Amino acid sequence: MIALVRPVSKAFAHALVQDPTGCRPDPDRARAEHEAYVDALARLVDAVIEVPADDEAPDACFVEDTVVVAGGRALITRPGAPSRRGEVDAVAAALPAHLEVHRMRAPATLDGGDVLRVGRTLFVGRSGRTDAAGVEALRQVFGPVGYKVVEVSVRDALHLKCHASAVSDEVVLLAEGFADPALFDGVARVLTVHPDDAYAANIVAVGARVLVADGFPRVVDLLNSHGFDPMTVPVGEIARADGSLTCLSVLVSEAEDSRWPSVHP
Ligand code: CIR
Repeated sequence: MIALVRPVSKAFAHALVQDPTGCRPDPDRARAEHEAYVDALARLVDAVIEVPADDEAPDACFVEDTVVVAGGRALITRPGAPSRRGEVDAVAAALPAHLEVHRMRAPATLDGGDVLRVGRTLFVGRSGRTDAAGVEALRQVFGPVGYKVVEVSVRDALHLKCHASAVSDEVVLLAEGFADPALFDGVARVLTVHPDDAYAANIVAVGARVLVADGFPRVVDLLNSHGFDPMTVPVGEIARADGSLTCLSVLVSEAEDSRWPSVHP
């Protein structure tokens, strides 16, 4: 398994935020958190590949939104926020060579944060960022390689994965009240997170190891009690820009590609 990441932009203070009345996120604090995240992630994967920084793109570190990878294919997205559309080319250029790369065409929009892969199912949020044409593009690319695409309406959150994520191919973490757990019937067992801990329903997992946002001991206990091995990382400043753990990386299996030196050999 390899992970793609991208450094925090010098322009991070201008990242998109849902609550424009809040304080601006601080690039230096976010950079320190990002570095700790990359260090922790390096313990989960075989190699971490860094996409070159883009100091003109405030949201560039949220690399998850720019590409969806599954079944040996990559779909370069057309992000829902116009200000983020320039982020995709550098990510496309950094993808491992074994992937078959597809590009989403206008006017479709989709953010990777809306795509939750659980085994051979892609749950996709219809959110403020992802439209019907984006969902259809996802189906066109991943349907032929064996993925079922299931649309989920997302209200009260930026993305589907804000409050739901996959711990494994059989287990999903879901914030209580965010979506109907029955969605996952026949696909995965649902571990329910207390609504006060909804932010921490977004985790990054590889094998038994799980990265969890710092400050949510109930979620750590829940994961421990189901046999997982959680490790906490501080992401308070990242969260101020509406980011969470999955947003900061793209996981790609089949790590045999060796064109790229890892930042964590
Ligand atoms: C944005 O609004 O696009 C960024 N400030 C946050 C993106 C977070 N991405 C994600 O949850 N996948």
